[in-house]
Amino acid sequence: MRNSPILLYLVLCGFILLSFGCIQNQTLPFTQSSNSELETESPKRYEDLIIGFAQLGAESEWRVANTNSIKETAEQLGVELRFYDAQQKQENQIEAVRKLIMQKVDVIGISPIVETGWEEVFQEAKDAGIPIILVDRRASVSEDLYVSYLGSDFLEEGRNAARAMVELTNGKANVVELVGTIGSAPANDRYKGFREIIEDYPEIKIIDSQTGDFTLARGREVMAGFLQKYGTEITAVFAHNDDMALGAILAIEEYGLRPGIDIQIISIDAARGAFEAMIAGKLNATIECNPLLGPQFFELALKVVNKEPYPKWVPSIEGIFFPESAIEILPTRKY
Ligand code: GZL
Repeated sequence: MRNSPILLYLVLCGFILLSFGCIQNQTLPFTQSSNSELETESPKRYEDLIIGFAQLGAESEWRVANTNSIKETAEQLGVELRFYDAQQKQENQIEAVRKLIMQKVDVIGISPIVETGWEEVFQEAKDAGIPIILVDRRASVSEDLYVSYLGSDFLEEGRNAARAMVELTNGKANVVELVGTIGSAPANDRYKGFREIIEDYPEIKIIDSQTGDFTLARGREVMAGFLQKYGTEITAVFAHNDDMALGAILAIEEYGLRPGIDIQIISIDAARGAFEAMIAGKLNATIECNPLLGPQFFELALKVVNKEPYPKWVPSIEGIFFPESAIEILPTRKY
């Protein structure tokens, strides 16, 4: 038995199996370690994202274009978008953010209707580990409560409107101002930026200023009130957005004066309606404020989710448009 070939064969097989197992084991721990220790989570793609957006409303041509840009881009990229329209009420926007937190979305985008009143709900999002991206409008909260702001320099838009006013009126005008939504970042900064420039032109006087809440209807009502009060003393209008400017145009015509001629009008947004009004000779300049933020928003959101570097502010690139170029530019406009 001692030297039987069968025994020898069994010992040899056992040795081979044992050494193979070791090799296996040799590679296994390495494989496991390559799976466990060295494996890094693969970056998320757009189609992996669930993104929430708390939109403030649908008050203007600009806002509709902004919403369309966000929805269309999500569709194109295959992002799952959870979208809420707050109908211009802050309490609805706050409720929308809370719903998105409950849904554990990857990122929350929001265009805060006004600058204040966001600390509590933004802190709730932070505590839930959900990053917030401010889109279009800023919120006056500490910078640790949002990861980035994507939007315009509203101060510069106000300065550009004043520069156009100086150029069009040769530095002499009695201006009535149609202010945007009270407390909103664009209204606050356009108001300030406009005054920064005209303070050097003492013959440009702001004889009245009142909110039209960024809507055509309210702009028309407020302008009609200004005309009842000041009549032909008014020589120019500064409207914080095109919708209120278009409302002012209607009020000026109803009063019996010629918008763009008897009363010069300067507004902000550079929406399609403004180009059409400039072509009709009823509007004298519009300052661009780009609403097409969808592509930049989702690009930023993906970077945030994948912990790639991104800036605290992504500014929009914007220009100033006058009637002389309106006809050739209108066909190129996307909003
Ligand atoms: C500006 C945006 C403003 C537009 C208005 O970025 O928030 O709100 O100027 C819109 O037309 O209603």
